[in-house]
Amino acid sequence: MATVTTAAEKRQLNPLDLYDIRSELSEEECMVQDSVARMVDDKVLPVIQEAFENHQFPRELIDEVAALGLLGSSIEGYDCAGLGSVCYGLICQELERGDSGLRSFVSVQSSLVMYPIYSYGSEEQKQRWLPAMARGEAIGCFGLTESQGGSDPSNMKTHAKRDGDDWILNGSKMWITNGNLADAAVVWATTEEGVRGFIVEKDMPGFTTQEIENKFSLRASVTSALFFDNVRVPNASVLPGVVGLKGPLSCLTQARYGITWGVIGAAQACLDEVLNYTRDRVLFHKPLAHNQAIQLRLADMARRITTAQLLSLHLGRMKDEGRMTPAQVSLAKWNNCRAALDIARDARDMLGGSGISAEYVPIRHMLNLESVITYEGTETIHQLIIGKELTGINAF
Ligand code: TGC
Ligand code: FAD
Repeated sequence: MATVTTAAEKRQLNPLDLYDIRSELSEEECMVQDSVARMVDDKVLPVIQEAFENHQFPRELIDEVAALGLLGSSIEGYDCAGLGSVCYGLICQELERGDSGLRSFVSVQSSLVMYPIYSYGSEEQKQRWLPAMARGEAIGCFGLTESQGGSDPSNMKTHAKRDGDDWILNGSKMWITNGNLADAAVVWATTEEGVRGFIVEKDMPGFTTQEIENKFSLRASVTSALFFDNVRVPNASVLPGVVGLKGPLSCLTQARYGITWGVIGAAQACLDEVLNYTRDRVLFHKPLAHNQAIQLRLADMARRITTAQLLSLHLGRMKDEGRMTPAQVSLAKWNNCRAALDIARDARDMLGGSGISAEYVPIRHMLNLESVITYEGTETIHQLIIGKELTGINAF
């Protein structure tokens, strides 16, 4: 018969891991989580508030994430770590406990740039880019979104035409993470054959980037517009292994999976902060945490974090077994981003006036999560993907 823990055996649960998800992890997964957590505590948390306030990506962290093997961590060979999907998830979780901007940097490099080169690139492209990208010596960005509507990439205007052994690329991309940092952009463009992926290098004539200033969200991340004015791209820089929108959409599935984990880290950081704050803050002669109304809100945060953890862990195990589907990823991306954003907003409120100060983490996470719930498919897009799965009817 199954046993239930008695009051005598009762032990203190980890408030950030009420279901002891940690005990479900392998030794390797625990090691990866711990080493990223240490790096975040030692190198990210001391600098991230200032980086966010200064609207600057902390470039010095590129070497730190590369040294730990966090770039392209799921790729086998090419100097990459070849880790499982849960490891990748835990990496995202710990990085985003620091800041969504840093997790974004790693998501884009790993899932949106190295993944398509690995999955659809020629051997020459893989040899040229993957080891350099794993070491952080070459940085990539992913250009899919255009100004006329990111939710509907099938309405893409950027196009490429064959010209002898080359292609001539024209058009523009909007809201591109790492754009101004990147040595190479994986750019998706329409051609007579369908959508193709082009590796556009930063010094190719006609390719320019412009950083998007004055963001109130993801301030510690570089976001750019990309412009292509008759850029001549050799055929050797076209990804040979995929034609059609499923190319970029398959990359999104990888990145969205990581985001389901990442936002858990942001939510945990907010709950941690608000637990400490409500224990110390005395109002009406007692600590704030003594109030039922406060405890209800804290309990709700723990419920949402636990649900998110279970979804992501199960998704990760299914991914490694090769049976994860895009609609399942959409459910977790929707659920976990919504949970994290609501937690961050509520934590901000429970800190009162202090909640608007950069000294406390919730407002930074809250502002970041407004982007995270929007990029990689807005909440509505993910709801409609699930609607299509349930009904068989495409509402787009
Ligand atoms: P649809 O007709 O449904 O599909 C076209 C083809 O693609 C296949 N497919 C997928 N394959 C793999 N993974 C997925 N998630 C897939 N979704 C669709 C599909 O099977 C089909 O293949 P085939 O062989 O039949 O041709 O396409 P649609 O035009 O109706 O669009 C569907 C919709 C709306 C779901 C899609 O357009 C969409 O997901 N829109 C949202 C776009 C989006 O998420 N953009 C993100 C840009 S990148 C970004 O935000 C990076 S932020 C990074 C950071 O900083 O962390
Ligand atoms: P729109 O598509 O114009 O959507 C506007 C609103 O309409 C949303 O609320 C949406 O949910 C709603 N909507 C759309 N369709 C429907 C419908 N059928 N029914 C009901 N409502 C609907 N893109 C990249 O390619 N690469 C990147 O690296 C990248 N990084 C980003 C970084 C940041 C900080 C941000 C903010 C965005 C980034 N993006 C990137 C772009 C991102 O993917 C898009 O912003 C996102 O897909 C939404 O597109 P949009 O902004 O054009 O909004």
